[in-house]
Amino acid sequence: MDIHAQVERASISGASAAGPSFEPAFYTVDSINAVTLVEGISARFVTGSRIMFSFVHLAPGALMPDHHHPHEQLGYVVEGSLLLKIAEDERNLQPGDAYAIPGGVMHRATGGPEGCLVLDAFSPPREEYLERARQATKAE
Ligand code: NI
Repeated sequence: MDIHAQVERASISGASAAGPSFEPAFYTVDSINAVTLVEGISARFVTGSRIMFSFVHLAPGALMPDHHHPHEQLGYVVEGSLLLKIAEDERNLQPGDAYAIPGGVMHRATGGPEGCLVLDAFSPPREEYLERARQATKAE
């Protein structure tokens, strides 16, 4: 099947060849309801079907304790600083620094003295976080 036939078939079925579909959307991130992940750490989510953004605010000294998940996690420090430990490697990250955490690898994060804003991307999306965001929206 050539690419035009594939695209046409995809549009008829409502799903792309790349996987499940979702509605296109635009967001003002500051207007998204923040979900508290642990004390001093909150996040705003933007999700597709197979990838999710998490805009995370960490208060100064706030700790996301050791954890791991099957989702791949990529991150970028936007503001402030972050002490991040991935497996046995711990580093102090500044704006402009990025990281990549494979699924299943232990990691933890602590907000720096002025706190931190990081952008995390997860694949696949963190369904448990999205469920908490839905509950928080419902409770308003
Ligand atoms: Ni994580």
